[in-house]
Amino acid sequence: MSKIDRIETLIVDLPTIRGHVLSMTTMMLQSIVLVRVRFADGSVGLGEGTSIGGLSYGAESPESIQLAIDTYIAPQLLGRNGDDINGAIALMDKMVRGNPIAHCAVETALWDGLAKRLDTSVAQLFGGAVRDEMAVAWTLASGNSETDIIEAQQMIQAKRHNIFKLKIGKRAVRDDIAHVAAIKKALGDSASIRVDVNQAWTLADARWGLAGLQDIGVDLVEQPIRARALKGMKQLTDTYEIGVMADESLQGPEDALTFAADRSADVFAVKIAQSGGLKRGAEVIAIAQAAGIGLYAGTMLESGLGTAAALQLFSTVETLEWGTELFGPLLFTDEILQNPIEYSNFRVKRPAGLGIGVALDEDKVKFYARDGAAAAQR
Ligand code: MUC
Ligand code: MG
Repeated sequence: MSKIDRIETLIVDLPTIRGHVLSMTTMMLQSIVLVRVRFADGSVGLGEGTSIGGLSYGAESPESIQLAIDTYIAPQLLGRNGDDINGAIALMDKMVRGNPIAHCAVETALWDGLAKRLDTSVAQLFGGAVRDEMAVAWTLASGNSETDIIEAQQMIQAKRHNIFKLKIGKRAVRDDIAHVAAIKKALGDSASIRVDVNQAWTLADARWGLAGLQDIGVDLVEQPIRARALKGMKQLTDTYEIGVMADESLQGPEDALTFAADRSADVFAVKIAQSGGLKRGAEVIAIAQAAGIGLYAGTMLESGLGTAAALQLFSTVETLEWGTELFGPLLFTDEILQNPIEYSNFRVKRPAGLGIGVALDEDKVKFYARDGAAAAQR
């Protein structure tokens, strides 16, 4: 047993390598909330809570994640037995409704601390890794077809990625289809092409869109319509051959159960942050597996820290039919880990160390902290 002594949070703003154009916003910067849980025996657990584009992707912002942890979660957990993660999860669920990303950040730090104290990995705490490398997609989202094609060709050449997710939904459906067709034509069969609409289409748009995407030979369409449009998602899943993947619709096991019961998606994009932590993520995964729904490891474009946590969990999943998009750290101009996540041969490796397997580069963290030198230079 080791008591939880302190819970510290810090917002770090990392510049992206290029504008990342999504249907709802263009990201030039990613803001991540770092969590450090300090235990009485001197052990420390790390966690990350990250969303996308302020409040344009979902209901939590970096600032709200930090506030939920500092003001509402930390006071509940201080002084408790750090080994009792199930107890901490139950208490967070009771005392802090919603806020899955804040829950995830703290829970990750608890798993990291516990695994380190037990001299093992977080994957081991989830039953052990069945694989140490996973296929990893890249997102093409420069906003320009030609730039995207060059970027994809470079990725294939470098053997970094041959699965591409195209961000669409900002332009008219017809224009988006032309954009996807140009990329598919240029890459041919050397790559798997998928698209993410981030909820931008109406059901009528989606009918045109899915028919067009299917004709082009796109493998998967992610969250074509609003997150809560369960019936529409089911209709699209039932009507078209192209795989329909739920992302924003899945805010934890209860949504997963609703979607599985109605078979309103073919594939679940499982995100540890959106699920409310690794444990709830594992429950979403279990529901998908029981229902015969395909699995894909999604990202909130976390830094290496949150990415490592996700890799620990997804390395334990029996079948990951659609691979992962755990490329977050590659989207940023700089690295905040001492030991960056490794990408090679179209795959990403689960970090091998104790806990989630990573350590922070404290100078970089200080530099990119919201009140740090990088912000002063902007
Ligand atoms: C999303 O909606 O899936 C994941 C990859 C990416 O480029 O954006 C995210 C968010
Ligand atoms: Mg998505």
